Amino acid sequence: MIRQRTERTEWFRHDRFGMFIHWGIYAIPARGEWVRSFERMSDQDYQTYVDEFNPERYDPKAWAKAAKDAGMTYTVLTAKHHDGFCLFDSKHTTYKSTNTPCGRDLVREFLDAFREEGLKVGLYFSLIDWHHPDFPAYGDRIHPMRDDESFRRDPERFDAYLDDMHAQVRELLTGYGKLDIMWFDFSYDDMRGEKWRATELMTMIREFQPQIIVDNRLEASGEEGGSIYSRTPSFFSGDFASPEQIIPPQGITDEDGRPIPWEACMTLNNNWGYAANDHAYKSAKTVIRKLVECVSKNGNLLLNVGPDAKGEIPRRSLSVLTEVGAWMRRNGESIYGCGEAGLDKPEWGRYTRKGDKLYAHIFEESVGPVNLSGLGGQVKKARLLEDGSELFVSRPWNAKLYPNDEFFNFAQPEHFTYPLPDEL
Ligand code: FUL
Repeated sequence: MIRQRTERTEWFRHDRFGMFIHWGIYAIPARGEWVRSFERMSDQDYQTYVDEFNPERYDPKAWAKAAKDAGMTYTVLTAKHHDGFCLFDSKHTTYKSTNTPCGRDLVREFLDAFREEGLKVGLYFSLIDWHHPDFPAYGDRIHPMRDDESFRRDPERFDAYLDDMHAQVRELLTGYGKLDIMWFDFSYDDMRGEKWRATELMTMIREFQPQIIVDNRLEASGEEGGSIYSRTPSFFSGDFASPEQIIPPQGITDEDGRPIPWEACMTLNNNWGYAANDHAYKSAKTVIRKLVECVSKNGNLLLNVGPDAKGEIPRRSLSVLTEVGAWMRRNGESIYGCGEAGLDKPEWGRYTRKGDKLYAHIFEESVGPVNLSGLGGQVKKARLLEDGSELFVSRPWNAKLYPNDEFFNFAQPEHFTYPLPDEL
């Protein structure tokens, strides 16, 4: 089980940086993907948006290019979010993009475009469905629109929902070519694991697409995404943990202390789905530091964009991605294929490491030598990753890294190499 997971996740643990895409009907009200629930909209209220859905500027090739230019190597699109609306031509519902003025199978076009750019492709699929008549009204937070006690407790109706939900997953697994990630969302309260018929679902997934990797939310919620393994690893059937909007303090391990693949998912502003008035964007520098932070703890970053109702990634998001991409082109070797360095967290930034190369990402903007505690005598040479220029390392015991001139820009991560002790 662990060996198979290690094999399946090899590319994922190497690639480190992906694009999350939250897109659907909710891009029209443009107040985030929870708008229907938060604003207590009836199915009928929401239908107004469904009836007009026509993203005429949808060009997934442009999305794929933006992801690739940002240095991202994989992607995950919301094939269906909690509102139940499918961006693909499901035979198990009429609530889908092909039944709107749009008339297109958006998932198929998305997969074709991203594969063409050489990116790995994944689909987000919501376990929760606010539209399906047999999805139970389960607590205010998840489905505030229905509070009918008899409906809530009817197991047969819920089984009918699960039949449809499984059938839709099957459609995605059998009709859209090879997929790399299945991203389920989410469990809550006691609605987890076998309540979704998780074993049956996972068996089907492994049968049709043995290589696909699956997140942990058939068993965990977003808030718990990072910790499920350390609590209850025995029933965990997925491949990676999915902390949401947080980076775990020390990476994630199982009960026996073995590292678990994980991926922090994060928004660029404050919303996943397009929100016209949300201008609280992270800077490129913040994004880069989050990415470095994830890699320094053996994790990935899945950074979100929320395209608008016309189908375009917001311009502010694109400009951050472009800047991140410029950094990745020069410094990507300190991210791809890298992981934890096995050294104490330095006070000036973070280390990442690949084999005998150690990358020192210097976050502090002060000018002066940087302390490489514990590395005395081991550093063979040091180079600035940005331009390959030499950096000076004092020897032997208390190694310090010196800039080679007074204009040295400490805001740019540097790297230096050293032979590992067992190679000495
Ligand atoms: C959460 C969902 O409820 C959000 O809408 C979003 O999709 C996030 C990634 O997962 O749990």
